[in-house]
Amino acid sequence: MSLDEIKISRAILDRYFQKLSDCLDLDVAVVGGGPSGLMAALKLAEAGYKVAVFERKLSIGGGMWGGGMMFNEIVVQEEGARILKELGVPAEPYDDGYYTADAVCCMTTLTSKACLAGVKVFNLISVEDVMVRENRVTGLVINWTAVEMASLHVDPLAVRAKYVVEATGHDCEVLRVIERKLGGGLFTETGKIIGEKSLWAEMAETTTLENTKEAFPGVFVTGMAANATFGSFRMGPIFGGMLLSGEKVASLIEERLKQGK
Ligand code: 48H
Ligand code: FE2
Repeated sequence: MSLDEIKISRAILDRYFQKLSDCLDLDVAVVGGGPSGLMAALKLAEAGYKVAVFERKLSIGGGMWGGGMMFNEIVVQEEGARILKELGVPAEPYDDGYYTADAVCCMTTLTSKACLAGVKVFNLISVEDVMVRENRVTGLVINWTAVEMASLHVDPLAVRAKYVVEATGHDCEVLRVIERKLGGGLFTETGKIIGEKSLWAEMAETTTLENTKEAFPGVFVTGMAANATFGSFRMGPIFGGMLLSGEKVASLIEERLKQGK
């Protein structure tokens, strides 16, 4: 068989557009491929739902790749170690209740598990807006990151989803666009994004889970975005809360989907 460059090109185009077209109508659309978003996507795909992750960057993984200050190890507590164990990532006991894990091993394993469970990951795509019907988010508005970076005036495409997971990290971009366009209406005290507070690892890890919930009809917030939305602390390079938050958001959405809501 001789290699035909055109066939190679056609294979890529055919398969990609098949994949994207199949994901235009989803059970759950996850925005952001960091630890919390990928964990949520993995759990929902394992439960049999149709899930896609949209990630702005070339590589997924968000802030986990770099560990703390580019030292690529992460720290988790007991419950986080439980998740790592389930994923098959070695978590080494460090001291009373502290465990460490290789950040790259963690992220590659999580990514691989998610893909093998059926999650479709679309990197290089940014979510620039949402669709809203009767005060409920019903989908995403997506565009190439390259379009965003070059500030080109190119109109986007749309993806329908029964639920959206806001997993964009510190900037909570999905909820920010809702806040801006609807002038509020979020399930926070003020109806707006409260904003992230300074570093307090213990408080932040606890509140991440409390703040993992629906933040606007149809949009569940997870990970760092949950604390930023509801006005809690940052935690530094401890990642158990991110994984646990992803797990929790998946189970909250699963409950809703089971009720057919
Ligand atoms: C598509 C987007 C968009 C968009 C952003 O930042 P992340 O790693 O988020 P989490 O919440 O899973 O994890 C947070 C963690 O990494 C962290 O920063 C911690 C624990 N910080 C503590 C501290 O004290 O600083 O991932 C978010 C992902 C990134 O990959 C972005 O590129 C992506 O979302 N993203 N993708 N469309 N509009 N906005
Ligand atoms: Fe961070």
